Amino acid sequence: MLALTHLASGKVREIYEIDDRRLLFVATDRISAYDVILPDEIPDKGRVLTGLSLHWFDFLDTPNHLLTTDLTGLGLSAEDEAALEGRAMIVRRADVIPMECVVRGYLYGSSWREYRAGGGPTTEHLPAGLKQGEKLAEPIFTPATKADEGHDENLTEAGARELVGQDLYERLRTVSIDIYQRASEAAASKGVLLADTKFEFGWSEGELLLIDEVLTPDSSRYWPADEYEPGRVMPSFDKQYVRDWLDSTGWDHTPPAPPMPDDVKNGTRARYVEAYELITGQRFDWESG
Ligand code: Q0Z
Repeated sequence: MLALTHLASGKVREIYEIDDRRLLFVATDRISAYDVILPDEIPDKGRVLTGLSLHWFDFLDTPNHLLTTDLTGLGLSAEDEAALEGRAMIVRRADVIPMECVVRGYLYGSSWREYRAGGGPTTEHLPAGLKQGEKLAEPIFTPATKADEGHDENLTEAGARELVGQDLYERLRTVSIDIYQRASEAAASKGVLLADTKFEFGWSEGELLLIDEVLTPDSSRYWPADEYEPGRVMPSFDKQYVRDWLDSTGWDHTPPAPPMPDDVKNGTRARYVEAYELITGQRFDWESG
C-alpha cells in the first residue's frame, strides 16, 4: 500500500519506517475480541483511538514520541494520505524498553482471577478480602514482559527490577502511576472510570519517552461510571456489544470469528465515538478523513 517500508504489524496497528529517527504509527479499524482479530472492521475505530491518544498526549504534557499528524512531505499518494488521515501519527523512533508498564486502580480481569486463585505477581502487595472490581486503596504497578507471541507474562516486583534495573524500575513506576492518577481523575470527572491501563516507554537521545498508543480503549479498560458496582462483572465500554453478540452465536473463540451483522458494527462504532466524546469533551467529526 504505502511508499514506506512496513516495519511491524500488531493485531490492530501498523508501523512503517520513515527514516532512522521517525516512524509512521497507524491505527487501523480492525478489532479483536477474545484475543482473535474479527473478520469485520469497525468504521472510524482507528480515528477514534488516534484522537484519544492525541488528547491524552496533550493533556498529560509528558515527554512522548508524538512529532506530528501532518502527513504531507512523506511522498504518500493522495489516496494513501486520505486513507490515513486522522489515524496516523509521525513519531520519534525510540529504543523500546522491554517491559509493559501496567497500572491498575481496580482489581479486575487477569489480576482478579490471579487474586481469587490465591495470589500471584500482580497481587503480591494487596490485602486479603477484596471483591472483583473493587477500587484499590492506591493504584498498583503490575508490569509484564512483552511476549512476541501469545500473552504477556506478569512480572513479580523482583523480576521487573531485575529486567530493567532498579533505577529505571523506580522511574517507570513513578511516571506510570502519576500518569494513571492524572488520567483517571480527569476521566472520572467525565463519567468514565479508568480501571487499568498499559504504557510503553522508550529511550531517544537520552530522553525517556512515553511511546505507543496512550490510554485508548485497546490499551485500557474503561467503564461507564454510572454502571460501576464492585463485586460483579463489569461491561466493557467499547466491546460489550461485540462480546454479547459473539456469545449469542455460540462461537468457541477459535478463528475465524463469524461475520458481524451491521447493527453490531454500528452499535460498536457508536460506543467508541461515545467514549471519545465523553473523555475528550469534543464532538467526534464523523466526516473528516
Ligand atoms: C512500538 C507496536 C506494531 C504498533 C515498535 N516510537 C517508537 N519507537 C520505536 N518503536 C516503537 C515505537 Cl512506538 C514500537 N511497537 C509496538 C507494534 C504496531 C505498535 F506492530 N513496536
